[in-house]
Amino acid sequence: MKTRSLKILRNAEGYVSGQAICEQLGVSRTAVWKVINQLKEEGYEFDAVSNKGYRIVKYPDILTQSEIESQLSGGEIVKKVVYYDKTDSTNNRAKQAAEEGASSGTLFITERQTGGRGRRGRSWVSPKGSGIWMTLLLRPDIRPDAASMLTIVAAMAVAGAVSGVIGKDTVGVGAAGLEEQKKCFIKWPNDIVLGEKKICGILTEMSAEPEMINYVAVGIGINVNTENFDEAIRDTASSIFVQTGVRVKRSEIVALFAREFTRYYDSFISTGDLSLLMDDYNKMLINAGRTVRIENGGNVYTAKAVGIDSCGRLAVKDENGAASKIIAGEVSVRGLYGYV
Ligand code: BTX
Repeated sequence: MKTRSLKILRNAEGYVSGQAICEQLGVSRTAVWKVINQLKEEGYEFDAVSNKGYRIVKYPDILTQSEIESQLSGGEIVKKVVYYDKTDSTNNRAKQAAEEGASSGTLFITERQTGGRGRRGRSWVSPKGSGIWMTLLLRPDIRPDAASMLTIVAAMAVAGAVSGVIGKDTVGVGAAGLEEQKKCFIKWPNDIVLGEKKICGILTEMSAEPEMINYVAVGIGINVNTENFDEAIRDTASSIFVQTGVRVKRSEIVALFAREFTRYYDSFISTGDLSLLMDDYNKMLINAGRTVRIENGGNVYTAKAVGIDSCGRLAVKDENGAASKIIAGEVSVRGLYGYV
């Protein structure tokens, strides 16, 4: 009921009377009054005028179930939000819930992670109050070997959501008239980059049988309003705020991500690969046309990145013009002189 009340208030043009909320939701005046008080405690500020009703004048920067769900239209892949003040890792929460039968489209989100994880045992710094640490649980009807493409789909959705909140048409090379640092790119396969620094990482984990996926947990960490970074990541990490000076409500990014993800996911599922998405992805790809350093175990070489194919592999050309394709997860790709 809190979510539905918040949705009515959020979408209203002006004031909404308590009576109107009662009637729309079929609840008592006391119930509405209680919800308004709960919302006030969470940091929402109201203008209340007798004979007119309530109007929200200030929204808190919080990631609660009702704050996010009240911004969803119902048509998104994200159907339900599960919020924690603090947890070890939202990927762990999603995986545990999946084992217990949680449905596809559940989004696990927290204000702070105490054991945030990156790929290959690395850790992910996830402090309170400034970032988005979330995991989307999916049960797609695709072959297990196609699941890694969901990382690509998620990266596109994050890039779309971030550029959507910092200004229109800011994704990738098509973004004319904007300063370089305001453009949002993807570093293959799964880092989102603003001003050549990493503002987001994605960790996709899966449980599968040989021919069938049980579930996929797509974990996403976005530095939104972070101002200070640990010594260890200061050179490569940044946030939307640091790069653009824009302070964004984190829930708006989550809601926009849900919309963007749905669009890209539907395309992906319709073909089972990235054939409908690769052109858009390649426009967002910061590595495109750049020389990259590829580390494959002990084998280190440089090559020019071309773009991804319909399976998400990165096509590269070495110094002699010989083409090859590299698979995410097996190699690390960096710029010649730094992170990109
Ligand atoms: P990755 O392996 O690509 O990146 C991990 C590396 O990134 C770390 O070794 C460190 O150098 C750097 N790093 C750590 N924290 C940050 C940060 N906050 N910003 C920028 N760089 C950082 C990327 O792995 C996958 C990250 C997924 C994180 C999400 S958060 C929600 C979900 N739960 C969870 O435990 N992980 C995912």
